[in-house]
Amino acid sequence: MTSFKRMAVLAALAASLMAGTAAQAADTRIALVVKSLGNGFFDAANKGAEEAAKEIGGTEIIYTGPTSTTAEGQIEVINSLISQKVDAIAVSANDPDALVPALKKAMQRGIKVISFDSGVAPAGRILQLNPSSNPLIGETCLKLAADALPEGKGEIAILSATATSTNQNIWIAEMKKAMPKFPGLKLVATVYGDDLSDKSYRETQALLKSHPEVKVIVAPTSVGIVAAAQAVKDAGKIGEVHVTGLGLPSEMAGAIKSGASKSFAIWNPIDLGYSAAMLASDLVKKDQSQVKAGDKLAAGRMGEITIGEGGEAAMSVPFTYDASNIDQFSKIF
Ligand code: RAM
Repeated sequence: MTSFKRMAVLAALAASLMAGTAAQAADTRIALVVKSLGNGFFDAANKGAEEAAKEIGGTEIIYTGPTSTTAEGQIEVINSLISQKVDAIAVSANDPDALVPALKKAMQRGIKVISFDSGVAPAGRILQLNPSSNPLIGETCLKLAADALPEGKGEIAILSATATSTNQNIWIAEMKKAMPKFPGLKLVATVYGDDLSDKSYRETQALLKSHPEVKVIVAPTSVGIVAAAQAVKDAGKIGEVHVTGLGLPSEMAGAIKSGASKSFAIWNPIDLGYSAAMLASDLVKKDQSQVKAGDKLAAGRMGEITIGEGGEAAMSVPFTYDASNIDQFSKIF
């Protein structure tokens, strides 16, 4: 080996050793606890959280959650994170109340707890990061339903996630409040697919049978919307029944191409995960265990996030996807 080559080998060795040390020496560990693993929406949020960790430095993201969307599964995960003595937990909850005792215990031990996406009741977290304004999300879902119908008239049904999911329940309540703005729409049923593809598919099939007049299925869940579009396609009802709601462009491209869905909406899940990790890190840095309306927290490239009433903050507006932009965005999330 020439001395030059030997030096290059040594340098590479030193770099890899240093990288190993840096990974071990993460002085802040932030757990991202999601509704369930295997959900593309949360994988995208984790991508954002990882990006944040890299920017912050010395920070590790522990991406975790139960295998199915239950509060019990999340409680087990939280208890294990308490014994691991993580610095912060950012959770998207399967139930607003069931997680509170476990999260209170975490906070009593100094762990900074926030919820994002699907919130926890105020007693169980320092703050809740909403992806957008809840009334706006509800109204957007109805507008998409009306847009799918000639003259905005017809029966609609909702295919949700779990019956206890904080975010979907708030959005459904907001849709109901916004119904008077869409007098042509008639909501005839709400069913739950639990953010499981097979259950969402079967619930859609049952819905198509029990409510043959339904013209739009609104699924405010990225798992449900894909399954509903598949069920409509398999039932040979493309053009007769439209699927809309909240979904990922990468997962909905097929449904847009087949015509099962004309359009749907979502915010940027990468930005959401990025901001959740940034907020959690800021609370750890400041050793801050409470927030009040008007407080500002640092969120890296997203700027400062201002806390509103009830310790809640909201990010940007949902964006609509259709045949004109689906290919462009399906490459991103
Ligand atoms: C599913 C989850 C998540 C929700 C998205 C739109 O992935 O239910 O909580 O925000 O859909």
